[in-house]
Amino acid sequence: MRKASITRNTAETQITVDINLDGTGSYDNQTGVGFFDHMLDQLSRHSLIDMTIRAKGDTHIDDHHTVEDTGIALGQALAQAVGDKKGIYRYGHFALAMDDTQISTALDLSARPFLVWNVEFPTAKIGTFDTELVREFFQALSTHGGITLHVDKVHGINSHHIAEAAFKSVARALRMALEIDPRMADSLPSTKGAL
Ligand SMILES: [Mn+2]
Repeated sequence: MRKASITRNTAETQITVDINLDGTGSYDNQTGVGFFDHMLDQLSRHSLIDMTIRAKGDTHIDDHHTVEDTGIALGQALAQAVGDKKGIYRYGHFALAMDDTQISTALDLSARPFLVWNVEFPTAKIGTFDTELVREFFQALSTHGGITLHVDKVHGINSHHIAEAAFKSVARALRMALEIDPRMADSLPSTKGAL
């Protein structure tokens, strides 16, 4: 089974992540940051990755460390769970519409972390949540998950929709990339012999 458990403890955050790539999109995410939990739930539901996340962070300062470090731990879990990548589609893309917003994602489970982030928010906050942290999360996920990740806002005027569409779009693209390609069987989707 393609599962992983990661525990990551620092002076700023204590985080555990349990995932199953071959899940049904069931989730139980509690980070102490309400809006972020809502986004992680979307990521699980739309990727079909089962996800249990617990984070205790220094949210008395702000949500930055908690969001970033959860991205790091989730990226590490993804990289571990996907293993040798035999048989996977590797690439994923999804243009996701949500009311006023469209977010387009293209990604490659390449082991070459690279984030292209063309997503601007019209407001600095969603409730108490800093919108700039959405990018911080995906930067950490890309770096530690070994993902070439391109996320573009095609259009959108509502910050909640923009953030949520980004998480859902990445989730759907991840689902596609992680899926087992029946024509690839036990081979690697690369001519290099390693990925
Ligand atoms: Mn919502």
